[in-house]
Amino acid sequence: MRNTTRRDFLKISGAGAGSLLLAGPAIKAFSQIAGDDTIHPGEKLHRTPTYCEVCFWKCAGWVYTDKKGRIKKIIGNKDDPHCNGRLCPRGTGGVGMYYDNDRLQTPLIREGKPGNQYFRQASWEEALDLVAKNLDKVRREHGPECVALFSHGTGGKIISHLLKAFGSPNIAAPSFAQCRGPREVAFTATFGEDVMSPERTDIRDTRCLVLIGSHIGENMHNGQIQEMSEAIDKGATIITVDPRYSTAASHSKYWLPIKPATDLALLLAWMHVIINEELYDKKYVEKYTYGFRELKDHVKDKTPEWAYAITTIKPDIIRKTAREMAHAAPAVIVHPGRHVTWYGDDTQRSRAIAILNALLGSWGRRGGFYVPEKAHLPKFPGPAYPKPKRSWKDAFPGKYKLVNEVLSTGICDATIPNPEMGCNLKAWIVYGTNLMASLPDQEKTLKAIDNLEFLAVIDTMPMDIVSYADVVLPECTYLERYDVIRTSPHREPYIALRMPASEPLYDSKPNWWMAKELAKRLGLEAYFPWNNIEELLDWQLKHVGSSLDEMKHLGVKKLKREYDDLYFLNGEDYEFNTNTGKIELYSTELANEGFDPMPDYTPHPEPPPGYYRLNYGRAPMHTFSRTTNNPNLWELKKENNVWVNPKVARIWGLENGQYVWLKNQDGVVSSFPIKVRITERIRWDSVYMVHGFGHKERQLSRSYGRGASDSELITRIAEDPIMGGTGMRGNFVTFLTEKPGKEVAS
Ligand SMILES: Nc1nc2c(c(=O)[nH]1)N[C@H]1C(S)=C(S)[C@@H](COP(=O)(O)OP(=O)(O)OC[C@H]3O[C@@H](n4cnc5c(=O)[nH]c(N)nc54)[C@H](O)[C@@H]3O)O[C@H]1N2
Ligand SMILES: Nc1nc2c(c(=O)[nH]1)N[C@H]1C(S)=C(S)[C@@H](COP(=O)(O)OP(=O)(O)OC[C@H]3O[C@@H](n4cnc5c(=O)[nH]c(N)nc54)[C@H](O)[C@@H]3O)O[C@H]1N2
Ligand code: SF4
Ligand SMILES: [Mo]
Repeated sequence: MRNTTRRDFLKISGAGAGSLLLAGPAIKAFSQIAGDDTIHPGEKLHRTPTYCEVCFWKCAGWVYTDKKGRIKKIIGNKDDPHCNGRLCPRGTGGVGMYYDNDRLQTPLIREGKPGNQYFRQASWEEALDLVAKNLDKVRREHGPECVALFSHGTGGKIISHLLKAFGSPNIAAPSFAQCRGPREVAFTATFGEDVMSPERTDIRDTRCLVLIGSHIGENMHNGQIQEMSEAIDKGATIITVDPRYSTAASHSKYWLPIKPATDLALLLAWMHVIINEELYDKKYVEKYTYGFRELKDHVKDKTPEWAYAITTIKPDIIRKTAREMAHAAPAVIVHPGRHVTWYGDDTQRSRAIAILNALLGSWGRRGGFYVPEKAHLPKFPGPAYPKPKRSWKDAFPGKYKLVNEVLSTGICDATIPNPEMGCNLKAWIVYGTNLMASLPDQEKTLKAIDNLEFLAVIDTMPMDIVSYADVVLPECTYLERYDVIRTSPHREPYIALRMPASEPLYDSKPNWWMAKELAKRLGLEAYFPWNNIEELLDWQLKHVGSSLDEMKHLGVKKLKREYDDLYFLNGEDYEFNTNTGKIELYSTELANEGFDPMPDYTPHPEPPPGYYRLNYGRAPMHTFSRTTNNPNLWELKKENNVWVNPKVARIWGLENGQYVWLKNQDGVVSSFPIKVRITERIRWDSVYMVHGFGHKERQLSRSYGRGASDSELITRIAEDPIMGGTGMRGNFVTFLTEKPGKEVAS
């Protein structure tokens, strides 16, 4: 990777003046407690409530500390429907985030000239002053809208509040354009509502669960896995469509090893069978949907035989599985998936999934999709936000009309100067997202960073993105802080509290404190009219009949549903939030914007000779790039490997356990080698690896240089024309068995 001209990729530690190695006292204090998680028999432990931040399922739990305040263990809260008392391995291993001795310890400020730059330690006073000074400069010279925030995770909510108060609407997360965006836009176009998180899938009571790629079991979203195993125990049929024999496939009655990038053909053929054999829910379709006749006509020729030629799935299997779904209906779920930015026509594929569910009558039905509810806490007190005069969308006139969240990649584009644009973004705050791992097309991200006047990064760890910051603000982990109340939707509305189990280690601070301090310096105190977050939380909780004191004891509290409508009542009238008030099989919204009103199959690029499609996913014990250095989770999986079909291994003479470098279609070579795993579980036309490995930052003492990064090999994006999602599975790799001549990593 090239260096940016304005900013060197900085090593966060090193022998330079003021480096972290000089943080003697902090390290000493730390090493006394590091790794001491032995629990002595009879030892009395104190417990405090939390909800997990190792992934976005946000399971509620209890953190146990000893008399000296040392964190010993985290266990699930049995009253919480996200986890039912059981955390996943990552949640249990969350303690490792606190004990990781590679953590960021003090604020850091970039010094020196390009080519000779270094980080020096700074006080909070100095670092916050510098951040505020730079944000204020952009505000005065270009307007507040020229500042953008990338934020992922709970703490981002208060930082977002700060940015909205500042006057910028440009707040993006990789969880939209690189994750669930197409599904939300597609389901909203169909049902007038999105799928939400946790997903509103009634897996517990389903009789048939269809997984299109969703690799539940490796994708460890806790409650979802528990419900899936409950459904299997009760005899539910699982149908898994995946080019790879995933964990979910191994629990399935049917595994459909589809040719990658052809799912839309299968979905259309399923609709064809369900309509032609009159297996759809006639009453439901008649009462609730719009455009059935158009749809019937649209899928008339989409026979299983037609789909077979495209997908390699046999016609009789397509028919059999369609009948299984119809037989189970309405207690059937064609799962919407979550990470759905695959091939650029992802909104249309998600539309096909939504339509199939509508034909089966599963939306609003037991064992299908329930109607969730969430608790409504009062918003942050303070004046109304100023009305922004511009937004990132102005950089794309006429585009992205159906996009209801900010595109992270759109922010990058709007940062790179373009003569047709009045104003570019000039400063970024990056909170809790490692953009070098989570955004595709690293060249573009670096180009955008290079054009910034100022970049502040708030993180807990010295991740790759931190190396590009002008100012680094070290946050304490979720185990050492309060955060906003969790109000995620579920079958009933629940609230959950996170509070500190320990004082922050080192000189790290919580997000709310940073936001309040910055607000003070930016003249935005009125938006933070509370002395500390306890005051804010107690005020909010009292509005829903609880209090901070009560929540400290309960951790989780179930509130009453406002409406008794978890499922539609039989024959009930229902107005959907679409143009027609119906479930739109034919989307008037998409038609109005000039897009196909009903999904169609289009072929996607195939790998060139000697190349294989780069497929990626999750491992149960890791979350993205954030856990690979976590001492507890690193123990469980230290590096990723590349899955190769035996046939391909033979052609290339590869052996199990051998290290190779991967080179993609644009000549980009992985910075580090990756171990080969030869397995029948992957099709011959693809290879597979787990995302999140191959860190380049040396301060990550465990994960540096271990395994390869899928992100750096994803240089080609298929952009979804409807919502700007970045299809990332159209990249192809080949094998290099020797280290390439020149060092590729910078
Ligand atoms: N352990 C763990 N669990 C996690 C996370 C984590 O980091 N770690 N992250 C969470 C988040 S935010 C998300 S979004 C989810 C992501 O999890 P999912 O939504 O389940 O992810 P996908 O990327 O859709 O699914 C990956 C699967 O798609 C298959 N696949 C690849 N190409 C195709 C294709 O063309 N057709 C079909 N049918 N299948 C294909 C792959 O073989 C792989 O099994 O996981 C969540 N759960
Ligand atoms: N190539 C490729 N790209 C992907 C994906 C993929 O599978 N492959 N998956 C996509 C998906 S589904 C998603 S949802 C996104 C995920 O994208 P991200 O959420 O950006 O994922 P991470 O790489 O885990 O980065 C999290 C960052 O937050 C930091 N962090 C953790 N806890 C805290 C905290 O309490 N406070 C602060 N301030 N920082 C914290 C971590 O140290 C890390 O730097 O990535 C997307 N991008
Ligand atoms: S699923 Fe696991 S990592 Fe995610 S919030 Fe729950 S316990 Fe934490
Ligand atoms: Mo995601």
